[in-house]
Amino acid sequence: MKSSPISYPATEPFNFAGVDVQNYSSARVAVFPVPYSSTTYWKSTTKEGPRSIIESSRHMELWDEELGKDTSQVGIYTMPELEVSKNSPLETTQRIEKVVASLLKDKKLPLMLGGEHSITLGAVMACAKKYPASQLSVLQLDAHTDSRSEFEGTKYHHGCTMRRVVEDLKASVTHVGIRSTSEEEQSFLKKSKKNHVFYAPACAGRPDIPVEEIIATLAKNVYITIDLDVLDLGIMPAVGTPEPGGIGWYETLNLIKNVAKERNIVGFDIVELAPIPGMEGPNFLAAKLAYKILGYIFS
Ligand SMILES: [Mn+2]
Repeated sequence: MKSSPISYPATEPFNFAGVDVQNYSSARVAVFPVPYSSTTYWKSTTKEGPRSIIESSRHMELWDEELGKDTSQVGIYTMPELEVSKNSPLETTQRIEKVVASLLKDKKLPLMLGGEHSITLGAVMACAKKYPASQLSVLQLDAHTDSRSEFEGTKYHHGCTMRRVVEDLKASVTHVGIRSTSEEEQSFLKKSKKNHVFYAPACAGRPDIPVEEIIATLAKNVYITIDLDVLDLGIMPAVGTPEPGGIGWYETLNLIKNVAKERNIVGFDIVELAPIPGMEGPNFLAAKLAYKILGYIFS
């Protein structure tokens, strides 16, 4: 399906990975861009995240050096951007849930691009309708646990997302790369049996990420949410709420590669990219991270 009726040397189409032919029925991956940044109080450019990731992804090599294959061959279909609600975060959440539920029904792997972290809840709600809560885990890579009960007047704030997953959806959450929490979250997390917290290695005084220990906490089906602020600020300065002391590129890939080997990944998202004008590195990193994860899932 070429979009132009006239043949001429055109640049890569504007879709994730810049694939020439998009075919929904044969695609195994559906990229779902959600340009939402309503509850982010510091840097609000996260709504530009999805477009920046897609733009950068058009310039990636589609051949994966490590895996020795062209991952895009599995079929990647980029959906139009979601029109987010101007009324309430809950309404946006419900719109997301509906779309992701349809993608799961159509047997697509949802790859959601944010946008602020509150969008994850809608996707997990859809997964929780398909998989029993006891067999569903969220693996959250993040500097923050996002486990407040309520924040700035809403339970659907991006600082509350994981609390909703545990309390409302009854799924478990494994938090990795954490290095900033609040007193309220600490007392909740200490009591909760459904939360597993792994601090960033440098923060926890250990040399690396305990991959096997992390995987042992995960149920059979895993939804992965990556808040880019989990990464070291040096490689990922373009985030909504920057926090020093994050994890590295290869550490992140190694963790996800092993999770993909041992568990069923039912969907994932990459959130909180707040593009910095003129700085392409972080956008490209986010795009390549998404592509690498697809490669691991479909190996
Ligand atoms: Mn965060």
